[in-house]
Amino acid sequence: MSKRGPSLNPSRRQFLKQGAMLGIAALAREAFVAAEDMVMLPFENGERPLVKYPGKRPLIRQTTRPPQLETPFSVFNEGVITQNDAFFVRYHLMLSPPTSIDPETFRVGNKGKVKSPMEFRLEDLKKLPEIEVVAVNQCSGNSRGFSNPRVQGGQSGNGAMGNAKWKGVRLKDVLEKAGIASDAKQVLFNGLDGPLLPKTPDFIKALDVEQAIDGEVMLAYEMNGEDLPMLNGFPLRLVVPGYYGTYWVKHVNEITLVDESFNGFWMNPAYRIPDNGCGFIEPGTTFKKTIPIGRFNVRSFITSMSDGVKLKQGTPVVVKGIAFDGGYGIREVVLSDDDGQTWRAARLGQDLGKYSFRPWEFSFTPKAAGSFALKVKATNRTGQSQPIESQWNPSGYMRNVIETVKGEVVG
Ligand SMILES: Nc1nc2c(c(=O)[nH]1)N[C@H]1C(S)=C(S)[C@@H](COP(=O)(O)O)O[C@H]1N2
Ligand SMILES: [Mo]
Repeated sequence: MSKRGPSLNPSRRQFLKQGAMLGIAALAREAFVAAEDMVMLPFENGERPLVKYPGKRPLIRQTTRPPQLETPFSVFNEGVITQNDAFFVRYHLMLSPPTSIDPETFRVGNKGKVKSPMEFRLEDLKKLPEIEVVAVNQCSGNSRGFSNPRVQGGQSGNGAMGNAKWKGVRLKDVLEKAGIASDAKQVLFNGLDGPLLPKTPDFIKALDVEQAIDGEVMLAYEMNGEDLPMLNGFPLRLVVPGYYGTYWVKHVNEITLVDESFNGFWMNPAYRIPDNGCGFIEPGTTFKKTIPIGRFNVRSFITSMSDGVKLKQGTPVVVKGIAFDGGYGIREVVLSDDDGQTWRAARLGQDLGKYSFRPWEFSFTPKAAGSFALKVKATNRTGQSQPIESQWNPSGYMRNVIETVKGEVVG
């Protein structure tokens, strides 16, 4: 654990707000000097620059202000853990991220409906019992660019997700230090980033107290054995295993217990889905009741080959990939090369826990020359699976259609 952390600016006396403003300028400057290789995401207007940000390898830039960076999909074939320098980045507000945060002066405060409000320095937190979990962080809008009909919002490919080993302390322990008042209903989380204009609502997320004290929700200070990267929430972030990334508040410094259901902009109307059991609707129809987005649905991907791959007729190949869900665990992964008529099981690999990517392998021998299409489908331990036709909602959230890789078999 380095003392200073991955500060972009060595000056210790910097004010955070100022740091944040400089951050934007520094990041923008960095983006200009980098050679801009382009990548093509497989949908209309899918051209994006590959840009190197501090602490990151070149990633697919979705937007500059605020920074939204997507992981090139080939990274997911490098291993079941997504490396810190390849992990995607998502921000909503312009004063983000701070360029320098001094971990020695950083504090996280517990207030509101608690018996005695408290402030913790990082070193105070590190004295609490340490926990670790391997968990996928996935943006609600991962794969939004494939929505048909198209919808507004960041047009992501499939790389707004990643799997890491998080280390930190139970949120429960931190809340119990301050003592949860009996009428506390929700816990709100705010981070060091903020809006540029006073009219823009600050990024504040809420969890019900019950969930906040389930012993799994975590205040994490390490990712894959290192301090959190600055762009992934240094020095402290919330980790909500199995839940969409929107709850994983970065640079979290303010925890407030309230006796109501919080209705701030980022809980309502943002990040909500139709309250109909699945979260999807027929395009063109409307819905009345919404609920906050919650757990991931089931997804699976082939990672060892992509569209356009050429295979040799009669020669077996080992196809590799990943599957994950919202925390029940993957029971089965199956593949089909006949458009879903018949399926054969893949061999599941190392189990790093029910919140992790589950690797799998499948031996495939292409028989006939010509074009081929290989589909992959996962099922979790509660029987939830993936639809053969893509489903839709107006925010482009929760896409989990059965994925297909198309290529050619040559004789
Ligand atoms: N402070 C802060 N935390 C945040 C956000 C943000 O804008 N500000 N965005 C959230 C969203 S929508 C996602 S998907 C995840 C992305 O985490 P990452 O940037 O570490 O990949 O961060 C979440 N935490
Ligand atoms: Mo997100």
